[in-house]
Amino acid sequence: MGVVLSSKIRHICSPYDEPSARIIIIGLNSAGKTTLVQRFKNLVDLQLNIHASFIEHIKTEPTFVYQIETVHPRLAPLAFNIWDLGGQEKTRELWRFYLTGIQGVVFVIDCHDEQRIQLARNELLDLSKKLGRSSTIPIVIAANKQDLSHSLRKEELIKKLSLTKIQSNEWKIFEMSAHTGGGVMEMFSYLSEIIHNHQ
Ligand SMILES: Nc1nc2c(ncn2[C@@H]2O[C@H](COP(=O)(O)OP(=O)(O)O)[C@@H](O)[C@H]2O)c(=O)[nH]1
Ligand SMILES: [Mg+2]
Repeated sequence: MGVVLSSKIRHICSPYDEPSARIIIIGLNSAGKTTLVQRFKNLVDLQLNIHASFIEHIKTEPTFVYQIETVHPRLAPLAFNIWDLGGQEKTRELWRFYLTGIQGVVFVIDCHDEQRIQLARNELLDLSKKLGRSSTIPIVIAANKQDLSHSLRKEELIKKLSLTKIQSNEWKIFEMSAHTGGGVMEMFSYLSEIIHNHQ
C-alpha cells in the first residue's frame, strides 16, 4: 500500500491520560517536515532524559503517505499526535482526507527554495479554503531552513505567501531551522497553548 507507518506508533491516545492534540504537518516535499518532527522529538528527549544527545544529522526518507509520531513535551499542556503527511504532488491531493478531527496545522516552508514559494502559497491558500470559512483551526507556518544564507525571512514570507488573505484561520509564522533546532520548541509551545485555550 505504500503507507509508511512509523515503528514508533505506540499510542494514538496518550499513555499518561494527559490531554493530547491531533495536528498535521504539511508542506511541499523536501520542505523539512520529517526532519522537523524528528528534531522536535529529539529536543523533547533532551529535556526529559539526561542521557539523550543532540542528533547532528537527522536522516530522512521521502514520506509516501504519512507517518505518525506521538510526542509528550515537558510542561506543555498537551501531548501531540503528529501526522506527518507526504508532500509529493500526487500525495498533496490526499491532504484533504486528513483534515477531519485535527486541532492544528503546521505548514512547513523551505525558505531557501524561492522557486517553489508560489506553489507553496497556492497549497496553503487551498488548504485554508478546505478547512472552511468558519474554521478556527490554527495554522502555524514553519519558516524552515533559516540556517542557510539567503533564506527568506518572516516579513518577506508574509508578502510572498499572501498570508493576509487567510481570514478564517488564526495564523502565525515562526522562523526556524530543523537542523539546528532553533525556533522549534517555541513553535510547538505556541501551538500547544493555543490549542489548549481553544478547548
Ligand atoms: N539546511 C537545512 N536543511 C534542512 C532543514 N530541514 C530539513 N532539511 C533538509 O531538507 C531535506 C528534506 O527534508 P525532509 O525532512 O525529508 O523533508 P520533507 O519531505 O518535507 O519531509 C533533507 O535533506 C533535510 O536534511 C533545515 O532546517 N536546514
Ligand atoms: Mg517527509
